[in-house]
Amino acid sequence: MILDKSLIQQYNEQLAATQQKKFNFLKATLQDEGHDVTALLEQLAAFQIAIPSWALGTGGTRFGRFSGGGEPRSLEEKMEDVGLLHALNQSSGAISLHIPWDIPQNATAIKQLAASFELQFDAVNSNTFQDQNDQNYSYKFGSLSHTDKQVRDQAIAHNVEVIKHGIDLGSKALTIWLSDGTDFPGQQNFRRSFQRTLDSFQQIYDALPEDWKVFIEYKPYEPHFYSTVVADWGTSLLFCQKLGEKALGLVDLGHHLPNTNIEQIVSRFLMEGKLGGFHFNDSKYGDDDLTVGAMQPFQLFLIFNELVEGMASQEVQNPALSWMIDASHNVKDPLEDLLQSIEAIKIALAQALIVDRKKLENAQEQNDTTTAQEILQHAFRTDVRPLLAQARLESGAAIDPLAFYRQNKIRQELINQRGVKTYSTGL
Ligand code: LRH
Ligand code: MN
Repeated sequence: MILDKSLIQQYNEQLAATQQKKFNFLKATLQDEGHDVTALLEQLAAFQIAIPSWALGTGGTRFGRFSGGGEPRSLEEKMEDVGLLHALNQSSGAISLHIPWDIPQNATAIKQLAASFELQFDAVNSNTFQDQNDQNYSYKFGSLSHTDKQVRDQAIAHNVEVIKHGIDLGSKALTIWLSDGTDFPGQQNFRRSFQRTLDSFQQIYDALPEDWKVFIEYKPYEPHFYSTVVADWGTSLLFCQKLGEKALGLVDLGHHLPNTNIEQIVSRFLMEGKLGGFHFNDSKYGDDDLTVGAMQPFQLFLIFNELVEGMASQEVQNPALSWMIDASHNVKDPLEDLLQSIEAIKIALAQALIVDRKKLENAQEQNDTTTAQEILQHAFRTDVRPLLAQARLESGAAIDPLAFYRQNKIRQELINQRGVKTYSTGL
């Protein structure tokens, strides 16, 4: 569905007066605190988040999947939906493809379609956690870590093929989430598994173009329930350091055991210049892939606080980061969920940008814990939403994308165009 941008303008005119009042109040407050509001608006407008091609349909679990209707039936329709999100918030200017779920049949045509929606291609994702029909060897007992060289070679060849698709589309990074692991003690030897995996990663690394990156995504469990080869940030960092400068860690927020201090992990990766990017989502128990900021918004703020602090310091030499969402929508409209997730990410970024860093550093150096806490809480408790709305208004997006989406019954329009019983590739 191609959105007529004049509709957004008309919609914004209805909200302009209220927005102006709210923004002027926040602007005055932030200026009194010494912040450069114009610079903040520029930083927020420039911050683009990649949408996962596998999360534009309804997700499910092994216990069931309840389609919501009007789901994209092809890569082209997925591009349309990301284009729609981007028109609404001017913050979703990229898509991250998953191969083979979204193989571009005609890369040139897909690139032109992306350009027509002002979309870039972020990292491409390989998939050796499922067997494809035309596959010679099964990944039941692993892929890049498999004991059988023929299986490893098949998985390596798949990753090299994914790089080729990425090159055709103008992507500059490959994300490898390796599901390889075991379900029972004794099933595999940890050291030999690691060594085989390193050898496989090395061959994929050697196939990377000069200006590419490979993101090593870690996850403690699922689909395996005793051990996972790339289970934690330490293992991901170890592989990245052994492979070379093109290899960076990818932090999926849902891939941490309960109560893990993720913001400290982020600061460690940054310190080593080995942070590649994020898969944003939220969770209460496991890899729940829920709406970003829905469960732990303070943790998200603390993660951005580390990012803003780290990226601003001379000591940290970390490449530009890939900001991607990785979520699954079991009960909500995927596009509404993604609009909420993008808003939550940008709220956390804006709050981190208004932390008084000088005062915080002084309080930390003086071990004035209470003041340090108050400085962070003040930023976290500041309602920055008028700032995000202003950034959208100034970039031609909707002041309130979700309200616009609802008011214009866009899901119903998609159902009218695509039907109720439509299926979108992905999880
Ligand atoms: C694994 C993961 C990975 C993707 C998959 C869709 O849990 O986070 O990033 O390949 O979800
Ligand atoms: Mn992920």
